[in-house]
Amino acid sequence: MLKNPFFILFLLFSISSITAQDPTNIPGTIYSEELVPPYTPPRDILTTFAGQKIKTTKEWETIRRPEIIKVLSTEMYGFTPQEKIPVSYRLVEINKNAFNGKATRKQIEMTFSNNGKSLKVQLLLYSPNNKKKPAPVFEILNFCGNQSLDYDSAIVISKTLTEEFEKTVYKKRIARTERGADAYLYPLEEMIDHGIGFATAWYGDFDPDYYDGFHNGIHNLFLKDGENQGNNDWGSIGAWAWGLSRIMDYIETDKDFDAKKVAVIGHSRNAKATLWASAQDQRFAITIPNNSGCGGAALMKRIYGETASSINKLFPHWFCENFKKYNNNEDSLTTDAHELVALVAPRPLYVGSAKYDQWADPKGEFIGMYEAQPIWELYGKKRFAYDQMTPLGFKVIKSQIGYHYREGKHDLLICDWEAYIAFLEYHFKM
Ligand code: GTR
Repeated sequence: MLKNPFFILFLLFSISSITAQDPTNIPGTIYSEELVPPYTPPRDILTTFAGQKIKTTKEWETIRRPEIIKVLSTEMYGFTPQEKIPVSYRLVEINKNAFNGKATRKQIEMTFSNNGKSLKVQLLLYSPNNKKKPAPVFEILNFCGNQSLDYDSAIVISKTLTEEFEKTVYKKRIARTERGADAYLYPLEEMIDHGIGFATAWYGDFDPDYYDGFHNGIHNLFLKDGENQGNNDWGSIGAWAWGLSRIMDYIETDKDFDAKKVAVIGHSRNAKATLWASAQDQRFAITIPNNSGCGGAALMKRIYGETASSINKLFPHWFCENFKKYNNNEDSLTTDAHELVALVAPRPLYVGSAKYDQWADPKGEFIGMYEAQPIWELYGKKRFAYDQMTPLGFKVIKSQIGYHYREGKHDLLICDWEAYIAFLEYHFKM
């Protein structure tokens, strides 16, 4: 298909329209509660698709949880391949003197191979030097490459980033690929001072963020004859979630980190991947979706801000083909955000929302979390202490479900990280 000139023209057209458009200005987008049309309320989380009432954690784990994963796989994210593929880890760099000797920085090149093909992913890790036992860790996929988090010229720049960045993201993000350009958004030294480690990779290493018919990135390694395209083949969010689990596999081999204390965190599209990763992989101890929006914690049936149709139009590669059935037809969705969020239970979850992030529907993110709570209760965990979105800037930290709705725009800011650090300290009893 890639040899077909029309297909290539179509690709170039889709890429340029993605980079040129501000998605939040799509005409007809609903940004006011009064305009939210009546919608079918979320299905009770404790009732199966066939109408059976779930009464025990065993029933949740054996009946309801697996059926939700199946429906989310079929209808939204596509099925994640279950096959374990070979991986090797190469230590590219170790610097025991990071942050004036407070931390050790490691760079690991992960090489995945399958069906005669291979894919390389660059991992960047920091662990506190002053520790008596393996450190808890924040694990995150970054947007602009590992080199954007640290000024040091020793940081490896991913090959795919230099080759593909121009065409894969909004133009404004290109400036952020400079060395250290995003460093101000990641309080790495503060994490180290709190005894917390950090592990990251560029999300595009696992799957480039543009539509190419689900052939590039990690998808390619699972294609035997070069073809795919079942309606429930996994999209990019599935690939990024898969990547998060593979980073966890590495962490399990590294004695500097405590693999039982990994907090998986993500912002925006990577927050959607974070939720989907944690839903499928219960090794993640804490899950933190920051501004996750549509396809994340926000209830899609509200069609407030970004909708299934807008997300599928702008990012036709994020979800599986089946998800396109719900374009302008959200009320017929078989599943919704609360079912995704509930898969994190009973583990600690922190939902972060922002006022000027109406595109992500902060109220919808709250409802997605709120409607999922009965699963935490089933495990004997306390409900979230409030029945409504908490006041702006108020942070709920000492709770199984953490939450804040803050001033400001769509971003993962230092004030968000401060709340997340406190959440880890509380849950990991640090
Ligand atoms: C937006 C997209 C959102 C969100 C965001 C991001 O354009 O519509 O779903 O994921 O990008 O990742 O920053």
